[in-house]
Amino acid sequence: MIEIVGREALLRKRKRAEFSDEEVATVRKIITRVKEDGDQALVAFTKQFDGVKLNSLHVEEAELAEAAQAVEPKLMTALRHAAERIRRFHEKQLTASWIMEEADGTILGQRVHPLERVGVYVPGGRAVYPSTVLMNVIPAVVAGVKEVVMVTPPQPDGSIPAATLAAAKVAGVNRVVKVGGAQAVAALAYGTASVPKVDKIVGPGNRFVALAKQLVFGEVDIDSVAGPSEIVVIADETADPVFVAADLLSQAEHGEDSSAILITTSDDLAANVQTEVARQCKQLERGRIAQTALERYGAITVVGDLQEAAELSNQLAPEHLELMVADPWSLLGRIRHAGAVFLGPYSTEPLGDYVAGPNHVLPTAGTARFFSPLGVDHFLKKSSLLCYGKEALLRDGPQAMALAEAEGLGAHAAAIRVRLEREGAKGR
Ligand code: HSO
Ligand code: ZN
Repeated sequence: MIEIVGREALLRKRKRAEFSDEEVATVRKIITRVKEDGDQALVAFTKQFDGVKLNSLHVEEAELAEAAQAVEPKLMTALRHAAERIRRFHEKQLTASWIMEEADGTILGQRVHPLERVGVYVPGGRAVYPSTVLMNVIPAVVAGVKEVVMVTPPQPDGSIPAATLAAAKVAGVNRVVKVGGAQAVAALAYGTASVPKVDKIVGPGNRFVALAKQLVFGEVDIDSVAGPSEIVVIADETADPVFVAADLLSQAEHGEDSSAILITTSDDLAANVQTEVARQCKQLERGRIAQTALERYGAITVVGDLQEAAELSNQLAPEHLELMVADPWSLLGRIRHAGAVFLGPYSTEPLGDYVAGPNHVLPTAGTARFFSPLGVDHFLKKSSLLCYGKEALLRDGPQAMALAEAEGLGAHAAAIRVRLEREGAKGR
């Protein structure tokens, strides 16, 4: 079910569907309705799309507390353990404001501020991942965001899954609103009576959610739109085929559009992983999904050496990259484009999905060439600081005037001239 293919065939396995004009028109209409009718539109769309007639869009504080009681203690412990490690990792990402003073007393600097209010989209239905709640919310909390608003579609009975609410509580969400889809994104972007307008929207969602986020960009900031999960494993003859197969399957089970690729220097390993994937896949509850994903977007390819493997991987710029080779640290030097790199036989990808601490919201579809993992930075913004004294004005003013004159901007030049003249007059 996972084919052994050449390099060219492997590169052809990459595709991504674009949004159609119809989809864009539909989502635009939803956004406009929410902008005009506010909560009333949210209630109507929730009835239409989620089949629920809601009296209140809010999840009350008591419902949040109850959820923590309702989930299994084992899950609560795991959520808290994961949250603690995610928090510790992200605290290392905090950047401080700084100022510098030049010899003449000029003060320049950069002030760092958290965004004030952030919206986190949490999908409903089959893809309810409490871990994703932690990964999206904790960096915002660490950054110092004052209010984190979570939106998520209600289930047919009007409730939100207890595990989602428990994760929200552990992560530090301030309010939860029962609304999903493009309408939820529109509400966060423009604000309604129940949903406060936010400064940034993050979190994964279906095509409509992703499209809505792109359409409201500019009104608010958004995170980079996450595509289907991907894994590339680079392995040599020392790798254990059981481990390699298990890790490929771990990402393939996410969805039928997930991608899992093995690049290896060993023909034997390629053959063994192929057999092992087929064997393990049969035992998986989500084996069907994994099988389809592997048939569509999975591949094994054999290369001449590890340098070639690294080059091919850089070309793919995968979301997750595992290095299962004798000396992963020396191979790391050749890796330039990957969302997250996992070194050695024990660093299996799911550890990164849940508990290691680094974020599992990572660039997909080759965007690791220019995007970074979700982090504290995404919830901070900067402003510059400038404070000139007289002496520095006398030095820099004429230079600035020369540039202003070259640009034909007389008022710019004049703003400096009036000050220089005042100083000249005093000097006389
Ligand atoms: N591997 C996914 C994240 C995730 N896995 C959530 C399990 N739950 C990101 O690509
Ligand atoms: Zn995963």
